[in-house]
Amino acid sequence: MKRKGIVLWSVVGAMAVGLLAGRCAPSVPKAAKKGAAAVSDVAVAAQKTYVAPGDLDEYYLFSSGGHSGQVYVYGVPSMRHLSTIPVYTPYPATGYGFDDDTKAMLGNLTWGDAHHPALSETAGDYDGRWLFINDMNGRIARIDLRDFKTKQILGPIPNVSGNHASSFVTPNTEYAVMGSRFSIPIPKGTVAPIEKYATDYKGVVAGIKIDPKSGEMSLGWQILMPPFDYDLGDAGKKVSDGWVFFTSYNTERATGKLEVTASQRDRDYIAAVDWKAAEKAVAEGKGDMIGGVKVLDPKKVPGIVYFMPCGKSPHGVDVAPDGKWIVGSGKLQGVTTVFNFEKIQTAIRNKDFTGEEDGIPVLKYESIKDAEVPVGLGPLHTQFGPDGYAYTSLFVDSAIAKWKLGTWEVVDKVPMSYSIGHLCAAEGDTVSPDGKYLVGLNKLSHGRHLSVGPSQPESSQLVDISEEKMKLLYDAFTEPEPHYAQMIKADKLHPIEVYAKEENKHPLAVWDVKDAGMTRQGNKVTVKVVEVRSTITPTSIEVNEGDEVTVAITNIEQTTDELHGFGLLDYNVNVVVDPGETKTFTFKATKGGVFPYYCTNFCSALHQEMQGYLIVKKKG
Ligand code: RUQ
Ligand code: CUA
Repeated sequence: MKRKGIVLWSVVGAMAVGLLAGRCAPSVPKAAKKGAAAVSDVAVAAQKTYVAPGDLDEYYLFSSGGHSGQVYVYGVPSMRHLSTIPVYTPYPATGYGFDDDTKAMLGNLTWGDAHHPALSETAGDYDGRWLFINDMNGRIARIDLRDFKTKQILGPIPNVSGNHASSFVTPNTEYAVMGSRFSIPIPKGTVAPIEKYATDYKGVVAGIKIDPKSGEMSLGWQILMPPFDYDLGDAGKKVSDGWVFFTSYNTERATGKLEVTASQRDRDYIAAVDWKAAEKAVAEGKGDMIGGVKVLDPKKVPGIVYFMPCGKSPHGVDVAPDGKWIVGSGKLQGVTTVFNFEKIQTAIRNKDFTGEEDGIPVLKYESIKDAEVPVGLGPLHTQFGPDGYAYTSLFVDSAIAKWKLGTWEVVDKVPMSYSIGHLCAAEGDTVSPDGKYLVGLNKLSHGRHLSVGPSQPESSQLVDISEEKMKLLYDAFTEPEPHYAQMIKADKLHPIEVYAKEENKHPLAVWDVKDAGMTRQGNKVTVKVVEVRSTITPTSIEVNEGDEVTVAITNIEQTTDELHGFGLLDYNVNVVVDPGETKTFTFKATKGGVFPYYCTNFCSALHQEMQGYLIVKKKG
């Protein structure tokens, strides 16, 4: 049903644009069938994406996994899937969510909806330290790029409901932002009838503070907003550093069928937040405690937020590399609007307002815009190249438009198959984009892969943007659901491959098989286990029914790729320990019997010999 609707909508949209622009709608490329010239195009494309055996890719692509709750890592230009980083969802392949620490980090939740990854930045450029990613359900996580592991999940954050407008970071990773897509009466637990939506339901935008040394996240500031749906964000940079921009829709404050009720007005808003002013206000003790957090009310603390009118139902908002321009579009429009940061500041100084919303001044559209660029129908997101070009994804047109900042001229279009959502250019949202490659993250993939039944894969297409004309290079079929991705030059990352023995400070770590064994205090049992090719020591563990058992496993290998596992289905144990790592799991020995355990990761010729027995002696 959903697809039919979208396809129909696309066809109508494409026809409309075809008529408007006086040209045909883009069609699916059939390069291989178009004769000699096209075949040589295919050969060039093949060469450009071919990474010979043993060679390495040039970029890492971190793609969000949507409601899989994970992050997927691909190499560019090969588009090979290199790794899955579990974040909000247990992942048996790496034992994530089974050991005590990751279990505690996940709480009782076993899924999340991860949309927008944000690489940490220094002076507006990716620094390769951390990757942040939001969960739509009010959480945010930090992955350490030293070992590609999730280290912290913060939240659910009070007051922020439906955290879509996240996890965009400020230029020196001072903050990652959050924003509510679903306004609710706050604090959580307050009940107000849906008829009171316009007045009693509240949106919140928030800055999550990030420790510059450790990356540890904590609650920063929150701002009380009208009950709009806050959609996406981007931090200002260079001249606009200190500001962060959020798109919002449903400024009608409507309920019910939003596709109708929230499309009444011609314009919605981009919220411009002066985060340095918000930070200062909170430091000065301003704000009210709501749900355990200091929340700033723009009525009482003026000057922290303004609304910029934008085409209705905008999705992305993107700040150009020099910070001068802010690009945002109504997603049903045929143009994208470029706002000028200087003009925004002048309008604020001159109080060039056309009204207000719950104490937040609305700037005059005509005074702050520089251009409306006729990119095509259904503009969603914009990324940037190193040479003053911008690339905008067009959902309805199913294409990418390339246009020039400053002259606002649309110079090229390439069709996408099919219905592109986000797009990601190499370092394309930093102060110094790389150009070279762009990945279109398409919503539909029909007809371009072997059929695998109704659950279709996602389609990501690699585009060459190194020349004047964009060229489609490669179709990749990725894990669901790639909302947004970021691409970082591979030489910026230096991941470790083993945890050095000296670094392991785990209190239960043991490095010699003779130190392995069991200690008991009442009915609490601690077992120190050593895993090394090709034995799990001890080879049997004997406990009593009713004991609380903590098993600490140290993989004492210091060799790359020598992972060991510990699988025991009867107690739902599945732990994987990397070289040099110690992990614990705790369980109550509720059922008596003899239960084999074994190493799950193929590690050596005698991997099959790596096994043992848990014996739970029955009571009485
Ligand atoms: S996004 S609704 Cu989070 Cu552009 Cu996919
Ligand atoms: Cu250790 Cu298989």
